Amino acid sequence: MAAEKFDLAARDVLAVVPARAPDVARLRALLHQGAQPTVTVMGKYNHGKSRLLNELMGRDVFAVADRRETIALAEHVRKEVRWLDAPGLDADVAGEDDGHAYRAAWLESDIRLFVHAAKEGELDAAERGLLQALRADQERTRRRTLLVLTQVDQMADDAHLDRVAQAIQAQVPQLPLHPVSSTRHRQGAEGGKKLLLEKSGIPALQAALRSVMDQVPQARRHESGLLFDEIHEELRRLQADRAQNLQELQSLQLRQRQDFDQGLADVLEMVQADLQPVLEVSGSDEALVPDSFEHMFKLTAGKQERARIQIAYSRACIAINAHLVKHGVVGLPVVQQTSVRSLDTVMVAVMGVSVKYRDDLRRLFCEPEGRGRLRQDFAHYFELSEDRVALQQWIGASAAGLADTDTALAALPALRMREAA
Ligand SMILES: Nc1nc2c(ncn2[C@@H]2O[C@H](COP(=O)(O)OP(=O)(O)OP(=O)(O)O)[C@@H](O)[C@H]2O)c(=O)[nH]1
Ligand SMILES: [Mg+2]
Repeated sequence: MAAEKFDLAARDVLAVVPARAPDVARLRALLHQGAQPTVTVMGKYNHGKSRLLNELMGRDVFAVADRRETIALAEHVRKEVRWLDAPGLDADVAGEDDGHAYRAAWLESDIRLFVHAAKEGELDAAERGLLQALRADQERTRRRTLLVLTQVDQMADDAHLDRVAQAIQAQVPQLPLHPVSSTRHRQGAEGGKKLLLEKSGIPALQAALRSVMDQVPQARRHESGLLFDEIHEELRRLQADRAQNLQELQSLQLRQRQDFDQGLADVLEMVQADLQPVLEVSGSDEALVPDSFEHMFKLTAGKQERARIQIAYSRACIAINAHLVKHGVVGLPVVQQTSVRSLDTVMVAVMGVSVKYRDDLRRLFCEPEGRGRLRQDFAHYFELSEDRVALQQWIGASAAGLADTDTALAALPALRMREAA
């Protein structure tokens, strides 16, 4: 039930900050872990990891062999400690085994025993890199790593061992080195030889382990709080950024529309002033007098008047069209396009193709109703223009992204570890 709730919340959170998947997985492990500290081993294969765990537990639980032996995670809970045996890490065997080791080390463990066999000499680059990552993690999460030098009985003499130990210590000065021999420990335990037992280094390692185990509850609280706070902070930052971005887009949208409306109002005002002399007629309107058949090819007063009106109207159209072009309103939206390309313009869609007379121009440009309709119709096509539609889509996506961060922030508390009693 709790796990289900956690996973639902985690889905909402990770939808926004997918790179936090390892942290969320660790929070999940922390939340559902038992009270016992989890101790795991890390290191190359055959360096004596499984056998070391057996000695520390005092029980032959994990399989030991003189070859690559452990290939999956094995766990054993004994005396309030959860021991996790993991496969060896090896650069040449990428994939599943290393995946198990990764899970043990990064997801499950409170304490890591980094194992290196003395006979191998100094740490190689891969081991050093790993130890560096573990130390950085220790700084951040307070999960501790103990560096264990195993199989020290295989060294020719103490001087030899000291040289290797010193060389390794110089490579990793920040982590104390724990030299141990599982073989000696076993011999000491079986033969009741106290000195051999002491010399095995296992009791000293056990003491060191106990003291870091005591700090596990605090370390877990620290880590859980840290991961939670980091994710929280990141979501808050994203939320603020996205809210600002959305606001900027929306005010851009509003500003563009205001510019368009204001610019069109100015153009229409200018057009009206420009039309005044043409529209003012004293007496009868010659433009309305039709040409008779005999006047068909003569320049009549009617023809002249109609030409004047037509020119004035064209000027008006040119002025309006310039405004439209300036604001990216050119062609019609695809759904409205016809088979006649030349008619697929916003000007034609709004103004029509009919011949205009003085009354038409008065109605269109000089009466509030006509001007209101023009403003409304052109604004309609402005909103359907490519850039405006793209901006609207952008705003939609931005609002959806913001809503996602809101959802993630609302879900986040479910990822918080209950305060240990
Ligand atoms: N001489 C000596 N041999 C040891 C010691 N510890 C382990 N070995 C031997 O080293 C070999 C490997 O030991 P394991 O514990 O299986 O090594 P591992 O690191 O778990 O190996 P993988 O599971 O394959 O990664 C076995 O033959 C062990 O008996 C030790 O302290 N001294
Ligand atoms: Mg093993």
